[in-house]
Amino acid sequence: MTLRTPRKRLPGPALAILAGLLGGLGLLLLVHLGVELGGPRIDHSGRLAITINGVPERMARDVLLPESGWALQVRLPEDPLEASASEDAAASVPGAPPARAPRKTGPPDGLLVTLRSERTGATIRIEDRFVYHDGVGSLVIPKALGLTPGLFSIRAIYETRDGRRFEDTRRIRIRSWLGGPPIGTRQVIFFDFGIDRNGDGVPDFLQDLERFGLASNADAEGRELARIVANRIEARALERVARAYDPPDDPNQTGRERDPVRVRFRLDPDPDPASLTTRICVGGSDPTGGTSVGHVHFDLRNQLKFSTECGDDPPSGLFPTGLMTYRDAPLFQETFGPFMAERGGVAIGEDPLDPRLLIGPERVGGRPDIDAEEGTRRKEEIERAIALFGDVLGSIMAHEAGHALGLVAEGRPAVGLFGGREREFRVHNLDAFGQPETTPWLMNAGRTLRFEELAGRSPGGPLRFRPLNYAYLRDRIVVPEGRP
Ligand SMILES: [Ca+2]
Ligand SMILES: [Ca+2]
Ligand SMILES: [Zn+2]
Repeated sequence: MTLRTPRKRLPGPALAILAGLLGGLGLLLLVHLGVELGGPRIDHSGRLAITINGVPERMARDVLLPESGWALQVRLPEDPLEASASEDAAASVPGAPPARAPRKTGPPDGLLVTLRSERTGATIRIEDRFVYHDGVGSLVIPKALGLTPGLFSIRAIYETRDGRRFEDTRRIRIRSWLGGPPIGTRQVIFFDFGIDRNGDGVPDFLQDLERFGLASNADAEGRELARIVANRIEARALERVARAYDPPDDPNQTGRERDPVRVRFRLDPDPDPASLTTRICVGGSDPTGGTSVGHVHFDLRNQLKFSTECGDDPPSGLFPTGLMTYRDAPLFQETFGPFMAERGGVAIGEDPLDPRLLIGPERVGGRPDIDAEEGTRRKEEIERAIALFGDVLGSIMAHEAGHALGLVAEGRPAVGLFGGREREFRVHNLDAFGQPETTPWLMNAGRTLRFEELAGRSPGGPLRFRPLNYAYLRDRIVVPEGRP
């Protein structure tokens, strides 16, 4: 979160000199000075800060907000949960479990948030329930508030128990959607792992797995094991995608269990005929012979509710073989080395231990001669490779689905979402200064993301959407047609 810079104040002596120079006006200034010295001192240092949609102020400055569904946060100079928790603890029975954050609570004593229409001067006092999380109160502005398009100012004042006052103000612009919000509720992304671009009757994805030593399609048993490995990787990848789009990764921490805006991700076609399905094929290598791991058409404002990303010319879809680009990464080598022939490994399905490890001893028959230690090690290596491949692929699926939904609209708000226009930065995250992001976010240019980051094994954990992108995915930001 970007903190506000302190508002500049003239120091006392300068004011006094100015007062002397201005003569008659001096009285007015001295009165002002008197208020400054004697009245309640209001802290504008940024310790109380308003944030919209969790977006840093520099990025949020020109965004347009819809009439409903944007998130307002107020960071308080003290954590109201801690303050009230210690009071609760004092008042409660000794030994009772402490209250756990986040929890719902109304505005704490002393917080006053008002919204003022610049056009009509009408002021609304916001008294809805904030949800607190790490000292930040969040609230999704309800549609019932009845905000109409126009300019508003938000003012938050907080007075602590010992009488200190903090204040922050922000201006926001409300716009209506033209043609409805881009994401809404019926959008489905169907990841089709059945594609067979080379027409040999075997899903290309199973053949991709062979490249990494994760499958052997040599015989019927090998293909059965390959199917098991593929199913597990697909499930893991889908979980990873859902996580990136789901509330636990919402930087706004609104505390909502269900959000009305929801994209559903599936591994099979959605039987609901009312669904709007974008089909993205996963499997095979870049048809142009390049090293791309995926190409899904950028769909500004998600105007295409139905589309198919499975073509050869122009190439579209996900090409897992492209992950070979990372073959020199230590994590890649550690994980897939035990299975890749070129590294002295044995592919899954070629080690006599594998059927028992993947299908289970019940079906394959007990093999008391199997060395327990060797079996355990192989099992761990297989589990690790499935998890890692699933997570890396899932990150790429989440990224490409982001393109299909309109991320990252080119240009700065209000027209775009700080998406770049050139080279690999086209429709990928740039910061408010037009520079590549230093934080590894999900919609950064793929080339700038390291293998460890795609795998979620770097210190930052699994890649996330940056707050501005996430707000867009929740229909909490308006990207207008053309210039606003
Ligand atoms: Ca094939
Ligand atoms: Ca779309
Ligand atoms: Zn991309």
